[in-house]
Amino acid sequence: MFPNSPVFPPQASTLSHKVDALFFFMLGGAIFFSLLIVAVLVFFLVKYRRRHPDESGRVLTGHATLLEITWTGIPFVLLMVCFFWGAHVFFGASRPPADAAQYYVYGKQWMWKVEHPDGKREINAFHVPVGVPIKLTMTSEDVIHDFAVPAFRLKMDVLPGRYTTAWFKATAVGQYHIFCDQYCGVEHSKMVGTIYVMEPQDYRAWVAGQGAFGPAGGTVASGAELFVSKACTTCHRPDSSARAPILQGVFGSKVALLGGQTVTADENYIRESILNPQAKIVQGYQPIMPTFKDQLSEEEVIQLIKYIKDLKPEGAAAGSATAAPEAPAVPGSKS
Ligand code: HEC
Ligand SMILES: [Cu+2]
Repeated sequence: MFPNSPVFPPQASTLSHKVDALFFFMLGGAIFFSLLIVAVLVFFLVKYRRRHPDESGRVLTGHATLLEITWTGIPFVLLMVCFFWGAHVFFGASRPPADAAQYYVYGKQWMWKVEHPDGKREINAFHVPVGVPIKLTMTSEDVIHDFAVPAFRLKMDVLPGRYTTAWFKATAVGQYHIFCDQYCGVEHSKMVGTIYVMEPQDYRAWVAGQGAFGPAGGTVASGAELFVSKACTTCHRPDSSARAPILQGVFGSKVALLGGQTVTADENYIRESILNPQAKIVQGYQPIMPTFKDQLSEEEVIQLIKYIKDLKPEGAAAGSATAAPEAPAVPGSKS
């Protein structure tokens, strides 16, 4: 809209125009009414100025109801337009399309770490293909941060201890700023990075050219490795639900809990099941799972979640896992 403007960031995602249209509607409305009020004020100031020292004001009569309805009705309609328009933009911004590619973002004093779907990692740099919806699942390794890309009109808090999500679809090849939008300590202002939006074939070439891990990556054990090395396998087995629930197909399913509630097994639930297993006990099981709180980094927890996400139910079609499971059969504990 304003190319190279120092005050207005470029529009580089499908959300940019929608946010800007609403922003300019509200800004325009505010300017219009500010000017109108000042103009009428000055006009009346002059028109009804006191001409004689003994002149006094007149009480307004008649049309009072009509006047009240008008100056209540017009702002009401305008604010409702802002509300529904804003809600529409907000829902569009907060609901990633089903086919979005899954990326992970970690905030840490004072850097941004990114993990690509194939496991490639980078720091303070984020390469993405243009025209592809990208879903971010984000968490912090310390304090509250906020992942912000002004050119995409994207901004989402990144919190320790849980996952927040955001998504975007870049529309213009180029380089754009990443900022931390939440004051997070002395080097907050250096918590910046660059998003590189590339043509899909350039992105594929970049991915292929980086080796198994990005230049600034470092390695993290895969979920499958952790599942064995942290001894999850001693209880969670694909063939027996005797000691612990079968995790094949659990992701996205409805889990019946002790006490009668059900929860949908999303990322936050799996995370809590690993770090704070006592918080929600699966119906039909004993609370014997130890906590892995101080034994796993945030990145390792994500690796385990990714691994559990990919565990498909044995034999059964993947979709059938969403049926609410009955209390799992526990040999010996049920007659
Ligand atoms: C000592 C046995 C034991 C070990 C070791 C163990 N778990 Fe568990 N796990 C359980 C039991 C029992 C439950 C069900 C009761 C509950 O919710 O705590 C469970 C529940 C879960 C659930 C929720 C499953 C559902 O159906 O909702 C997940 C996810 C999970 N464990 C992951 C893991 C991971 C990952 C590891 C390794 C880092 C692990 N567990 C290690 C015994 C264990
Ligand atoms: Cu920060």
